Amino acid sequence: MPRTVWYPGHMAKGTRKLNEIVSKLDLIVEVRDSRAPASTSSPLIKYLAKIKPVIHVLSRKDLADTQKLKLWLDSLKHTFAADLRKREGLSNIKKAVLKFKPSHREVRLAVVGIPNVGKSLLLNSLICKANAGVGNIPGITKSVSWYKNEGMLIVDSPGILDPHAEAGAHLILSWLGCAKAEVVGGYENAALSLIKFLCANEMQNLIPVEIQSENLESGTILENIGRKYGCLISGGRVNLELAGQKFIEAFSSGRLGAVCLEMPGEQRAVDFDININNADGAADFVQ
Ligand SMILES: Nc1nc2c(ncn2[C@@H]2O[C@H](COP(=O)(O)OP(=O)(O)OP(=O)(O)O)[C@@H](O)[C@H]2O)c(=O)[nH]1
Ligand SMILES: [Mg+2]
Repeated sequence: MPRTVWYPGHMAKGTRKLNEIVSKLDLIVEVRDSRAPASTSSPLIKYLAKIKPVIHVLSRKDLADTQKLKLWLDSLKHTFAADLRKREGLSNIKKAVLKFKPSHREVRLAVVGIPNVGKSLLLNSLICKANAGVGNIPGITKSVSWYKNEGMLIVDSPGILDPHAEAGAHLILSWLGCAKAEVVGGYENAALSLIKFLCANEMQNLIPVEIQSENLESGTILENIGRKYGCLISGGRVNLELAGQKFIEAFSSGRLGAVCLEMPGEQRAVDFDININNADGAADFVQ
């Protein structure tokens, strides 16, 4: 599979800036998505963990399968699950962070992670201010900035992806809203691969149309989803890109149900071999 990943300039700059300030920090807080704690880990974390203590926050626990998430929490150290929108799980995170506070000054930390996992929302919640920009599109935060309050000096950083990752690894991120769909060739491609994954992993209940036969093609399932969501064009045909977009948006926002896409220690159970060569936005991509 070709290597074609979304890696705009602000990610390279963010990585460089983090590297410059890391020696000044007391700890790193890494945010991942509870629905895929392995695939949403930061590409920087192995390096950062060698030089600083790390606390992991699994955001969006409200959208995750509770039993599977518990298995993850049992298998990971220094890890907290949180619903950052409702501030659930926050007091334990705050306590864990403040353990690193030296007596003579505030504790210094950086919040890191891939795009759109909730880094800025976590920062705002920790310092009880809404200073850092939050939004549900990957790439909201574009620079490394410091924020101070509540005995903490916190660095917000842009979401950073691995420029050397296989593009297939970004499919799972596109399903969760952590990578733009154009990275994987558009919403139709993202949706088709998600349908295949859900069918192969006995999660058909998250597909919003009935699947009458096991052998039903993912393309036909997407067409049926498009009809259900009213994505029709002339001649009664379905706009598959729009159908894919609506399906991915419903899935990633949790409207189709709670989910955990991977288990601790598990190999991926899906064949990611789809055509992603038509990714747009060439200036933002490295190959
Ligand atoms: N339901 C739910 N939504 C969350 C949670 N945490 C974050 N979000 C939402 O996820 C979206 C992204 O949040 P941000 O804080 O902007 O994420 P970020 O990691 O800073 O994103 P970038 O700066 O683009 O890398 C926002 O719409 C948040 O409201 C959570 O625990 N539960
Ligand atoms: Mg942000």
